[in-house]
Amino acid sequence: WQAIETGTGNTQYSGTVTLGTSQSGSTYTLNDTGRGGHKTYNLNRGTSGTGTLYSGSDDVWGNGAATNTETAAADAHYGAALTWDYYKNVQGRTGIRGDGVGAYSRVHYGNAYVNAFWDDSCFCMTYGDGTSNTHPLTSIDVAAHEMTHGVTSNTAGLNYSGESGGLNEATSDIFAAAVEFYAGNSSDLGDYLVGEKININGDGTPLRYMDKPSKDGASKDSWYSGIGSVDVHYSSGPANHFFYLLSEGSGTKTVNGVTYNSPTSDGLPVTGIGRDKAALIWFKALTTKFTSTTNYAGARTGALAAAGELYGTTSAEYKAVQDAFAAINVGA
Ligand code: ASN
Ligand code: ZN
Repeated sequence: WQAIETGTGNTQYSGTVTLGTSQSGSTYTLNDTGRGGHKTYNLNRGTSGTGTLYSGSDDVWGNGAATNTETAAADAHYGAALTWDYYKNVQGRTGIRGDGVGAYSRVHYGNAYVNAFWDDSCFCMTYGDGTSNTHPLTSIDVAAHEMTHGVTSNTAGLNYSGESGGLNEATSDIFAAAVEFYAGNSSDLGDYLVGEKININGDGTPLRYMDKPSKDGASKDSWYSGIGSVDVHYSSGPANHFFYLLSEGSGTKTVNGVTYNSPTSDGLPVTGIGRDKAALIWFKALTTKFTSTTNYAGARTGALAAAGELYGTTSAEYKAVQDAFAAINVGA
């Protein structure tokens, strides 16, 4: 098998993209040997095992429609490649474990299954085809979210319940946004929304909003005593909100055509430092400060320590971390 970087993916959500594939004679496979050998398999509506490695007689994958079984594979393979590239090129981490070894993706899990998930035991991510099997959960942000669960598991190991569970979920949303911005894909420009491409609510609205998490009707905008007893996909809200505020600042702002309006719980303004610095701070905190039991107060301490190491404790970046935590009701 020979690695080639010139496969063509006709994706459902990201237009026509280049895929890392492998070739042996006249057979091509979705085996990205340039990215640790990350592979994409077809579960063909099954719910166990690895299914079948995508292979074919040409290096063109999918046709942009969900009815073509290669289309979800093209999206998933692309999302995994972008996430790999983001962690390697921006955060200096090669592979989920930092050891250069790829994971794998499984698409077409179950029948009309409306979810996607990371599983530590297979070191793999899995995608359902969505309602009526028409909207596979394979957009860039969902792929990056799931793959980031692998990174979190292999670094801080944030327990998936209570406040640490909310921080675990938020970490996946934060790097989902970071990867989407990094991709710069003209069909799926970066935003602070999660799942805006997959029509999970049936009305085109996203799954989550980072500027004001409560817009989804369930997520929390700010920390409060007792937030640890809500579902981790809602207790993530304050940390998502923190990341938005740290990146872009409070108030109204339009980015890539999407207008956000981010409130602060203390009524004081936050001046953003840009998403690139915000993501560096969160990654350093995740990988060197957070532990399995880190709560919101600990996240503040850890993020401030990371910001201090990166930019100094008298920096604007350090103050912005303080202000953004105060804005989600996490104080000294
Ligand atoms: N898609 C969900 C997630 O990654 C699956 C779950 O509830 N763990 O959070
Ligand atoms: Zn998640």
